[in-house]
Amino acid sequence: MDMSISEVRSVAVLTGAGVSAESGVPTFRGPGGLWHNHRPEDLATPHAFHRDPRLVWEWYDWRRGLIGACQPNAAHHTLTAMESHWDDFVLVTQNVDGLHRLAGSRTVVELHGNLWRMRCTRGCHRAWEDRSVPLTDIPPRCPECGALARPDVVWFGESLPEEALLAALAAARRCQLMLVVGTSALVQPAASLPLAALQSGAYVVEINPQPTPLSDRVHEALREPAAVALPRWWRNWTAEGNR
Ligand code: BV8
Repeated sequence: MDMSISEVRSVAVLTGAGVSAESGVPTFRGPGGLWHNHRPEDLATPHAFHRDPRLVWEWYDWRRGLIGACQPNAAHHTLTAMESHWDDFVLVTQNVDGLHRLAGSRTVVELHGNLWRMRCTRGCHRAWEDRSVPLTDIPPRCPECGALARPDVVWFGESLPEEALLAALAAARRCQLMLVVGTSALVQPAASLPLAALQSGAYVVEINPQPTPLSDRVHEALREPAAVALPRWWRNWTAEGNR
């Protein structure tokens, strides 16, 4: 790394489904991503929900059941440990599984929402946390107005929450170091965040057993599972930092 560790004042991290793979959460494009032969991209859309809200909720109920039984892994925990090392540390995730928060991370930006939250589809715009597994009612309804509830996530074709997107972009542009962990870097606008960091001169490290469209742009690519590579990378970093 041509930048000395002491020069790093702000750090940004972008994670995808791969960071939760070793916790047992199926990735989107990996084995187990399909549900009853439905591709996630086909179910995670306003159109699919409009057409068959029960089917989409059954899919989310299945995922909640799976994820509810999962615990954060060493990669999640390492990111929590890193958080207190810098005043400016932002953890941007595409994951809706809530495992970063469960691991104790506080500066988490959930770009695509969280499947443990629901919101009303009608005017009252209420959003609430619901961790019931399995869901008591399918489809769930708004406790306020009785209207259909939806998962508080971002579906394909929907805009991201502006506040989250602006916070993620700002973090990418001001960081000196960005870690990109467990993402295929195919879904926009999340996949553009590492490019924003590169354009701002940041040192970018990719952790992914497989190459991605980002791989020939980053400074360092660790081709290993996150729960192996990240703790070791962090140990080396802190060892070097204390030298
Ligand atoms: C939008 C929430 C504006 C829901 C999700 C054509 C070109 C460019 C863009 C588009 C286009 N057509 C459409 C678009 C836009 C679209 C998009 O990017 N589509 C892609 C598929 C081309 N984007 C959108 O629709 C976004 N909104 O653009 O709004 C707009 C508005 C109106 C009209 C037009 C535009 C909204 C995107 C968000 C969708 N919601 N999730 C839910 O989860 O239920 S996206 C969802 O899929 C995830 O959140 C995540 O973002 C994505 C999956 O990607 P990854 O997390 O990277 O997972 P994946 O399985 O792909 O890869 C896993 C990786 O981990 C692999 O590389 C693997 O090697 C690695 N791995 C495996 N094991 C490990 C590991 N790594 C480390 N350790 C391991 N152990």
